[in-house]
Amino acid sequence: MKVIDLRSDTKTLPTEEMRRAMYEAEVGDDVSREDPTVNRLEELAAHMMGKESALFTPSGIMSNLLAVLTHTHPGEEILLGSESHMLWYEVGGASALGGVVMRTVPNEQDGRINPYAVEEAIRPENIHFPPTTLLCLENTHNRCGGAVLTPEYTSAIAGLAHQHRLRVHLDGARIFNAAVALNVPASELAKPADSVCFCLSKNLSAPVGSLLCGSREFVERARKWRRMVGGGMRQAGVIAAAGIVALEKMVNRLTEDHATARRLAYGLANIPGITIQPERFQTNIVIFEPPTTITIPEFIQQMTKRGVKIGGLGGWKVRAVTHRMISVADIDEALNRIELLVREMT
Ligand code: TLP
Repeated sequence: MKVIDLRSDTKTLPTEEMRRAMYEAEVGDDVSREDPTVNRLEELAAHMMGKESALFTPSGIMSNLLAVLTHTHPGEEILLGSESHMLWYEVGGASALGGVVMRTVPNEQDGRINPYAVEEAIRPENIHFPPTTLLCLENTHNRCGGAVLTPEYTSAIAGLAHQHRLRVHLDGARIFNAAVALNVPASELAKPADSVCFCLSKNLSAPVGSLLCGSREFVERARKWRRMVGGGMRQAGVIAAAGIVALEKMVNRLTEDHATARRLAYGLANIPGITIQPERFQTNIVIFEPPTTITIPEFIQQMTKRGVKIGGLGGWKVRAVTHRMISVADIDEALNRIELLVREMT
């Protein structure tokens, strides 16, 4: 039985071309900036994000952490969406290592944060209050089902934050999914933010890595923080080489993952007992609710036994993510297996 792994696009394996590029990569010591392949990746990333400079980091989580460390000081407060990855899945690093208060503002189902909620959450000057200094956004929005933030929305909310002297960081782990879905350059989506990071190792299929982009001055300070947290890598060109292939070759094909996700979402909507709003899903993440006759851990376990791997989101929701290694036939097969289980359980 073929296993269909829909747990995450992080499960994608490097392509042949990436492996070849890794083998052939020209490398040096990146801590002293002598790795030509890392330098090339950083230049390419900065260019694609429309920023002056970029920093190669081992993971999306480290990029987000470095953004907080670089933009803020201990004792300050940062605003985050209530469903944000930085809040849910980054081990509380912003607080533990950055010493900042993480204050949440509600995420709408479409990944946005209401500007009035942001305005209300920004602290006025007062002896009792920690200063609010950073707003964090996420595009696409993971827990909101891969929801896309438009350039207009991003520009409006960032404008508001800037009026109040906050900086804006964009967790763009999947920013290229948003760019492809909206048919705009990623740089348009990143433009209103002071910093943006994106991942190479998810939908773009590289084995490792993320880039944190911003002004030259910001990136230089982030580079020092990266060193402090142990993220300075030596001959990192070996992995950066795969990242270059990811950026040059893997962006446009993301439309295929969006099509398979749509096929999955509408297929699930046809299975009686499953709750889903299929029209919500614009990129490669699909969220649905199995029938209440089965618990979520049981559902996931049963599906795994039947060769379809999916993940829980807490509460009654499960998540399926499409990616390069999932074909249309895999989606149809996954739908068959899900339908069979649901029929047995209801
Ligand atoms: N997300 C992973 C898990 O951590 C949940 C996934 O499978 O989706 N920002 C966003 C929006 C992300 O979705 C992720 C990874 C990250 C940051 C962190 O990236 P990594 O895992 O490379 O540090």
